[in-house]
Amino acid sequence: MDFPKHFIFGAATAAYQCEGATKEGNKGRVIWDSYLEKEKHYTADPACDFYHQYGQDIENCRDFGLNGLRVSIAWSRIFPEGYGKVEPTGVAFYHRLFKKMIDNGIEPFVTLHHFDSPETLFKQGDWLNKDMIQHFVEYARFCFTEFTEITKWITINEPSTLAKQQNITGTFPPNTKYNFTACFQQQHNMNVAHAKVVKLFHDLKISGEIGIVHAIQTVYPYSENPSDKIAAKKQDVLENAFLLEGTLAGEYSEKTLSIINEILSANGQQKIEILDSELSMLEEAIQTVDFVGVNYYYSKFVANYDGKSQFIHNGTGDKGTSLRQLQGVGQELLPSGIPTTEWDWPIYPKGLADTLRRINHEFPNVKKIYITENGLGRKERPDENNEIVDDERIEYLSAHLQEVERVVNEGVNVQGYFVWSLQDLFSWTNGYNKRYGLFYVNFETQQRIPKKSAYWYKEVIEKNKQA
Ligand code: BGP
Repeated sequence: MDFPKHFIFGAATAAYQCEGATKEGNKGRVIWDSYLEKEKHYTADPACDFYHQYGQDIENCRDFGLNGLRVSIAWSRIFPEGYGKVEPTGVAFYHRLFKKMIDNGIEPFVTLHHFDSPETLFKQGDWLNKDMIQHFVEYARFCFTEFTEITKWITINEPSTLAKQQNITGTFPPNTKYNFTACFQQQHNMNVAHAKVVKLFHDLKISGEIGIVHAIQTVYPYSENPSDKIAAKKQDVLENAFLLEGTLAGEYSEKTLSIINEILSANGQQKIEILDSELSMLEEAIQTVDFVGVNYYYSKFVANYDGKSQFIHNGTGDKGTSLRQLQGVGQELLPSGIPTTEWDWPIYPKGLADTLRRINHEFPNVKKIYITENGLGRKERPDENNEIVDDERIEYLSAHLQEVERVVNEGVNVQGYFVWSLQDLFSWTNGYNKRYGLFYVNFETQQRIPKKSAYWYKEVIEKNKQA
């Protein structure tokens, strides 16, 4: 595989999924703490204890040739209440972490919000309360002026996943189901929050680049049947188009807005509020946004569906246990011949290339793209030789990287690729049996073991350095 000269070969993490130490350093509580304590058999403590073990994880990055790492700042380590008083322990921790990365030649890509809103703000309505936007701007302002060692900033991770799982599938707290109005309103509010932070970044003349990370599950019609094509279009608006247009085109198309209203009316739900002043913000931000990050795991094949919403989440890795049918949108089905993961995610590398081509074609304002997450979740444990032979993951990553290479050769400006995840960590709705890491983590002892995929990645990186 042949990539541009300064291509970033990285890996990704997120604060709440790797740091552990949720009660250390005067960290404020987040939306997940009470939810996991009450509803689940697992918590985010100690996860892979990155808060204390980051040194060895970064040395692992260095030793295996990685030159970039996505991390996020836990908002509530900086502002335990979401706003107001700053907690110096949290500030000092991130300075130490970033220094370690930079000293070891690992470029930090830093996300400001990765699913972990402070509990105080969550209780006030989270992203559905427009006051959240200003709190987010103030938190960003603090980070931009404090962490001057950082040059790659990401405003928000996957607004699509967050809005959908909080409001439609009910799999993220507050576990609301089938509230399409809330889902679209939240998407819009997050688009505005992103836009305001991009403007702030440029007003403050911060040196470096800023972008957003979108989860894009490429949507295809299940068949050539016109009703399946309509369903696929609706699913795409629900998951992708509204967010892409808001953050990459700076305006919503008539077509997308009318599909949103169709979905809302099919569910008997009220329209969302979009102010003219907010639309101007969106338009202004796309003039200066520097990149878009794409998280890609799988594609969706969507057919017409006339019934009531029914969503069953496979959070255990028991193949074939999920059901995804949304009233007024469509149902996800699997065409024959497409393999799936144990969590029922269709493995379809071509979907990544199609998404990259779409961004390139539909959103000419986009200056560059990073693949900010791509990876395969598996149930794993070391074999009798204390090795993790994850050939399936190597096959998955290699097939996706080949698609990236293909579109790079077609002229799409992709500048980096980040494997999700660097080390095994906590999975929001699946706990600890869904492992993604290049490095295996024994969660009892915190020992790290490089998996076969880590050695494979090292070789890919070395070959490209020589090229
Ligand atoms: C993305 C998130 C990550 C991570 C990943 C894998 O949506 O940005 O935080 O969790 O998906 O998802 P999961 O852990 O649900 O398998």
